[in-house]
Amino acid sequence: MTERIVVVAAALLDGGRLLAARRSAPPDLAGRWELPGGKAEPGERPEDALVRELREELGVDAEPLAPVPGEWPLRPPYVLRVWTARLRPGSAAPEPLQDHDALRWLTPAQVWEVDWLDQDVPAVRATLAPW
Ligand code: DCM
Repeated sequence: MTERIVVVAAALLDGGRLLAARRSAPPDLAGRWELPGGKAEPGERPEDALVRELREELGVDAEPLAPVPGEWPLRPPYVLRVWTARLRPGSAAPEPLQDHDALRWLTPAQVWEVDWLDQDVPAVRATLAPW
């Protein structure tokens, strides 16, 4: 099978800050920081997967804004794609409900203070390029 499965992650932006989430599992990823998201289900549009994953993992009502150009390889068959997103008016603030044990809103000056997953580093860089 050469089918790709998209893992979609959010560059969730609020007041010029970017949300980073620290993984609590699995053990080899725990303690590292990521753009929150997850796997798209078969037939599910990446934007819809993003909204669903952010609701499940963070308890927020998010609005996808635009795809960040690029696609980054994960362990095959997975590939990482990123959408910018924002909280819809009235959304709860994000909380680490599932898969994460800490969250940080990072200003542009703070973006490289966290230990991003290796595979998220180029995605974060691409997100920041126009920022
Ligand atoms: N993943 C990643 N970077 C992200 C989000 C997810 O490398 N920003 C990886 C971790 C998992 C897989 O994608 O191996 C699926 O993520 P999840 O377990 O959150 O569904």
